Amino acid sequence: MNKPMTAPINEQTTDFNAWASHMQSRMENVLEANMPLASVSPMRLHEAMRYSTLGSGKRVRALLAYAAGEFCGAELEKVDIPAASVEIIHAFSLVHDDLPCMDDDDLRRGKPTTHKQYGDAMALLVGDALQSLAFQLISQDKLLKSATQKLQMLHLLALASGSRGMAGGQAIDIESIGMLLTRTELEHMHIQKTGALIRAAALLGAYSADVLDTEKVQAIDHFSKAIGLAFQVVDDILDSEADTQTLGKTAGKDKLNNKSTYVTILGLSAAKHLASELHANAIAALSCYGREADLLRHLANFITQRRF
Ligand code: GRG
Repeated sequence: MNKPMTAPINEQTTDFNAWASHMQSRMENVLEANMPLASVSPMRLHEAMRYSTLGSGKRVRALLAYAAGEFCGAELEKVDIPAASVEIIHAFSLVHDDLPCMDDDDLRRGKPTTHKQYGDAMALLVGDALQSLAFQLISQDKLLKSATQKLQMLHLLALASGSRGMAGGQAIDIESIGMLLTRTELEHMHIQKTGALIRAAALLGAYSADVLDTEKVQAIDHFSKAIGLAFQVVDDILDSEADTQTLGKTAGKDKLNNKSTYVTILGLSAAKHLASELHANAIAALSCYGREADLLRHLANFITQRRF
């Protein structure tokens, strides 16, 4: 699949792009197969759940789970449901994040946000139902043989999305509107709001292996913390630099909503430098490993060099 690091850079990138595109399609199929049918009652809720989850999104969290799973020796099939569960929680967070009582946005993944398409009440229910579905899928996954393995995954996902994770980060975000946060406060918010789920995605991939190599799990932990924060710094940069059509969501939204970002606090050039520094930290976390960590290295590049 991936060529050794000695292969020409262009060839490695082509291989990674082919891998990423293959895994994105795979994730689409896994999500499609596990999402309730729109023909089953309650039909409108199911249709809205599918609308919010299927057909688009970069699937960065799933890619992280697959790459970490491969690094730790997990069979690909065993990563499918844990990776899908993170994508479903992520989709849930986007639906709620776009609601008028949160960021109040009209556009997501290049189409009208869920509440614009289905109304606020239905969007609220879509989020609730997606959250339950994510936990249900792991709990009933027949490929994960040990109950301990499932419990560890459920625990990780619950922590990452709860009040000390994504929901907590969002609470800090909402309460900080109009305030100029310090860099430390901003980092604390993003470790919870964005970083926790990205870390969970990578660790879920690692936990899909039948036998855990604790040193590799620790490397994944360090890698994912650094790349999770880098992801958010790049998100802030893109929000200030890219256009709405490229992003598939409203550009310049942070400024419009009067939010502190890495760009407003550090300036554009220092924010870009920070993204490179965090990328380097992520790569350094894998320094003990050779070819087996190449997918993770390429993913780190993908995350920091993305244009949307
Ligand atoms: C989910 C428990 C829970 C609570 C909801 C609304 C909310 C609390 C949290 C918001 C979390 C949030 C939306 C963080 C922003 C993360 C972020 C930068 C999202 C964009 O991710 P991409 O670029 O999106 O991976 P795609 O569309 O490619 O999947």
